Amino acid sequence: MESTRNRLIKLLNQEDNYISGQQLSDHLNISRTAVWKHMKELEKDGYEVEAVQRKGYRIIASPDKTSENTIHWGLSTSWIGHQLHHYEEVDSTQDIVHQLAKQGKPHGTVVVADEQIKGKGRMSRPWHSPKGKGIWMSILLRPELSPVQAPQITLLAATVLAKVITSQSQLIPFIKWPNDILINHKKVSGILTEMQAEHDQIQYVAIGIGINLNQSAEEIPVDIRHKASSLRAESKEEWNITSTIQEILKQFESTYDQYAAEGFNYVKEIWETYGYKIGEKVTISTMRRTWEATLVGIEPDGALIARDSEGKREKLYSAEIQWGEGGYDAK
Ligand code: BT5
Repeated sequence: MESTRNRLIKLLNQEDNYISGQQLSDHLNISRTAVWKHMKELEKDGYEVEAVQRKGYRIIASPDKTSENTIHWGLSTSWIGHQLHHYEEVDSTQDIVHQLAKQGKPHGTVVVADEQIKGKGRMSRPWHSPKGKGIWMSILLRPELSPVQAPQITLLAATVLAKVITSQSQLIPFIKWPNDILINHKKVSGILTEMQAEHDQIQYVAIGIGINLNQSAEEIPVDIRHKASSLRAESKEEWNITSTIQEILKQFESTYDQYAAEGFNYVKEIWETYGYKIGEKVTISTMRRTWEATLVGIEPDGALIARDSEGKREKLYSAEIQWGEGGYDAK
């Protein structure tokens, strides 16, 4: 059920139309005093509401700060982000989403923070998440999948981010297996998937998405500056956090629904068109050997397929890849 606040925002945001206090009260089925109180709250969130005598009210400026309301406003999704929790500061949005999952929150619940103090990557590596400079977000999913299929969701999330970057800019994103987003060979985004499963069924999946939006090159920590960047540093344009979150949620929902209807092949095809060095030669080191390979694509279990010089295909689950001259690791 949509909140009164959201319905109020939608009513106040109808192009050039003004709406009177009485009409608002009728539509929302609340008193005029209650309408007025909600409007004061909107102003606190950074909305500017214009009041014109005998015409009524309308929104003339939306806030540039991110909040539950500003994300909800204009978000036309059917299941993702309806339950949305925004925090100014958290240790990690992943921790929060795990708590919410254990409280029984539904599929599609989203947690967003302006800043993470202990943002984490895979294998407990730190993830730099400075205040107001990027998207630090976790999505709770309750897919009807077996645990071995969980990597498909991570690969799906990477295709969503690549699609959003492509649709919002001239940038050309690549997905470095399994799920880093690179632009000009530098990482702008990472995905962390954590899962709770019992027997043969996933209980829930927590997808953590970190995207560097507006850091200047100097704001990227020195130790990773050679291999990390932000969308602003690459596109020379400022990115709006709220509208980018909305785009990701919309694109996530439609991609997920399509994947649920068509199966993994749908994700695989998109992933491979964005796949970093797919069809190109790299050097692979596994426990057993180091060899030259051409990367071919991905498998339903998340593995990377590589072909050696004799045409023999091998599935890789974790491997050290040297991406070659000018590549990610040559920076
Ligand atoms: C990842 O791990 O790339 C997954 C990052 C997921 C972050 C999101 S933010 C919302 C949610 N809440 C969390 O606490 N986490 C998720 P991995 O592939 O292990 O990469 C980590 C490595 O990337 C680090 O060891 C650094 O080298 C580098 N790194 C750290 N911060 C970075 C940043 N902001 N941009 C680019 N690279 C970074």
